[in-house]
Amino acid sequence: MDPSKPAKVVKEAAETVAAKAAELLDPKVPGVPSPVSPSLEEPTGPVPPLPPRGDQGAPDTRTPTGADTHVPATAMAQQGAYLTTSQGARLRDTDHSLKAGVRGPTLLQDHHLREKITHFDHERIPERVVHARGAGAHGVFVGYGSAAGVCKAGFLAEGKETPVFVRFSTVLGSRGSADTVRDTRGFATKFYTDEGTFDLVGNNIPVFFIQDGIKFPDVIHAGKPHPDREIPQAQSAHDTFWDFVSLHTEAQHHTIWNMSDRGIPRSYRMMEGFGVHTFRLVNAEGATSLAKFHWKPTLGVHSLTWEEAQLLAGLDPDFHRRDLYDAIESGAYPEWELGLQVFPDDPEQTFDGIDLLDPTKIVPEELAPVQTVGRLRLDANPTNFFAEVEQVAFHLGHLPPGIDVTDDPLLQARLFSYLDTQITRLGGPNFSQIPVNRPHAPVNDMLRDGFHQDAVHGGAAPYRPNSLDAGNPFPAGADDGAFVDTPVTVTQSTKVRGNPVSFEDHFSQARLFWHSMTPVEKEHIVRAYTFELGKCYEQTIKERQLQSLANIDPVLCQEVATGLGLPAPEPSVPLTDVVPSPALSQLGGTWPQDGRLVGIVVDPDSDLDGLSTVRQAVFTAGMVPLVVAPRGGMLPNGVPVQRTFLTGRSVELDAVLLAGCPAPAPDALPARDAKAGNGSGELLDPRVRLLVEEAFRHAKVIGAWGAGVDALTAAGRAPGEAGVVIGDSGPEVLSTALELLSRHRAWERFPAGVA
Ligand code: HDE
Repeated sequence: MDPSKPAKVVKEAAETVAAKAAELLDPKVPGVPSPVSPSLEEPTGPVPPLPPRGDQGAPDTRTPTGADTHVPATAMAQQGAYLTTSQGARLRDTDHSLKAGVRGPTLLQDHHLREKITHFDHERIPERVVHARGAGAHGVFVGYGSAAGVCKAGFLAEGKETPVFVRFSTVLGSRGSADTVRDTRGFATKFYTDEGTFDLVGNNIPVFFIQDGIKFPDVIHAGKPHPDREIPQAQSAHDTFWDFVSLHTEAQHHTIWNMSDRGIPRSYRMMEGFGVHTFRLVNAEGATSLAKFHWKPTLGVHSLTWEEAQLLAGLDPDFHRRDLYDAIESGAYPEWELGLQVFPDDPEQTFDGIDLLDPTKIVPEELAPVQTVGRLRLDANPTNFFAEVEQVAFHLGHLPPGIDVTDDPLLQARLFSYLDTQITRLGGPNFSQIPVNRPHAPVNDMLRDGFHQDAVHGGAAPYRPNSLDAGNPFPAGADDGAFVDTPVTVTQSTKVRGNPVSFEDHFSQARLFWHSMTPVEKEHIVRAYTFELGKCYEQTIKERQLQSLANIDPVLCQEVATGLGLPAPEPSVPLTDVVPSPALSQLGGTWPQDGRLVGIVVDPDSDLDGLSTVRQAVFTAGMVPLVVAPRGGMLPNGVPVQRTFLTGRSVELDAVLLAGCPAPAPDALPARDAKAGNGSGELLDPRVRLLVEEAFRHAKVIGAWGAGVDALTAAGRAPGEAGVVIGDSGPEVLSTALELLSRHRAWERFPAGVA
């Protein structure tokens, strides 16, 4: 072994630390692929595997039975300095197969070739049958202690910190589908509590399409692409979806949420989460309550516009996962408060006339306020997507003492499905031994053997009762922290395939939702229905859905019918009076701007004074500046360019600042960049003009100073328009822009015809 190697490694590590320290002084735009800057030449000497990047976390190093191994997470990654086989034998060559002569056939003897190809052939596992597309991150949950009166679960105790892993997802699309499609989003959280893992497997919409789990295959078969041509991917704008929801009208409440801006979130960080079902909580005295779980994002609930969502699906299909990872990398850690709506556990299981066992119903927050019980912060990206995000397995039956289920028939079916699905997806019954799924509580089960068994179980008697293992393991009593199923009384009844009468109301809460929207949100809903039904082939399906819309609200129905060129039917059910719930609207508040993307358009050939100050100020405000210039590389003042007029597009930005008025660049030609249109001969590069036009159309904040004001005017905008701000200097414009950005959009710019 070359004795100089260790010294070389130490030197390189020191250089990495120094580079990191320099980065702290000059914050970088997130997206760094590796902890070290690559050399131009191919590296020649062996070095140990690089450490993870600063933003990355990994599952705790636990044994399959939950014990802390106290080894660093990197011990689960590659070890040593040399390439090896899977058995650790060093390899000399991985580029050429072993052949009988350089032009001869490959030899069966080539065990390295066979190991490499065989493993590669089996790298994929089945994608999730639903929620296949997703992204995840590590974090920590801190309890407030405020839940103590209703729930004894230890992770809710005041100040208690519990590691978590969260996976966000879309429902319908395949694993490689676009992030910004109109769909429900999954919001699944694994709490590694000391008392056993708790999985809260929720969505960003508080109700579901169906009331009984037996209908799940039906709704998913309808929502997935048509079985013959397998189109369309990851969307509901097609005949089978609308065929099902217009016939199975209990889906109408969830569907109107999907058609609202909730169906196209701006970011995972800006979504609410809901447990959907009513759960049963148990306190230390054994008293029970019914409760619904809510996640409230610190950044508020915000959405894309439909045009942004569509453009992004092509321009950046990874928009939501990139946003999550970049925010964490840049230190803008996403946060949510966990909240509870609590109801008395009476035999009726209703609240204010609302059936708590019906997962198509909400309880408006104005009737039962959401009480916050803890805070979640996501602070580390995965180190390896497959190991962590793809292999994480959630299950509603992962419950700690203090949280129990109810008889909601959707919840009951889920208790079966989540365990069952992992057997195929993760290749056997031992998926809880995969690192990201390993509990942090001691595991002492009598489950044995099976594919991928990682535990080395001791003892002779994995059965009870036994005397050979001294009777171990012993069941615990409630005082020893056992999970005790709540002894709920089941009233004498008859076996039946049916629903309670209360489940028959399919429209009143969809109507409640519609009437809780502001005019601009109603406009978006009208457009979404008109778009989706407009994409259906069959007129009868459109007509049938119009009947459901008439039963929700005649104005909604009329507007959509007009767009479809069809008559609006009369309601076929009595329209109930509803009291709007303002909590359902996204508008009206102000929120932190952490992790927002601010584009700064510059003209490198003119005055760049103040650019560094503005860029730094954007970083200081917890946001990310993206410098947009005619060409890549470095500006004359040393500031790096992140987007060119060719690569940049307004949809990835939350605000646009114009720091110059760049003349059309040499590549501003339709042949080089279709975005350039016929803009030659203008004062302003036509791509910048488009950037401003789109930003304005999407009601984004636009700021300008100096020559940037000329660019603003050349793009057809004027100071004084809503959300358009000019000033004498960059910092001055930025501070006003920040205030405007805290409202998410300049909502006044969206005209609204539906009151
Ligand atoms: Fe799921 N669901 N679901 N679901 N679900 C799955 O489990 C299922 C339902 C939700 O990031 C699957 O491991 C049935 C409601 C999320 O890994 C599967 C029924 C809600 C995720 C499954 C429902 C959800 C899933 C697919 C009706 C919101 C992604 C892979 C009875 C409260 C979790 C997997 C992740 C995943 C079945 C209804 C949310 C097949 C049968 C209601 C967020 O088991």
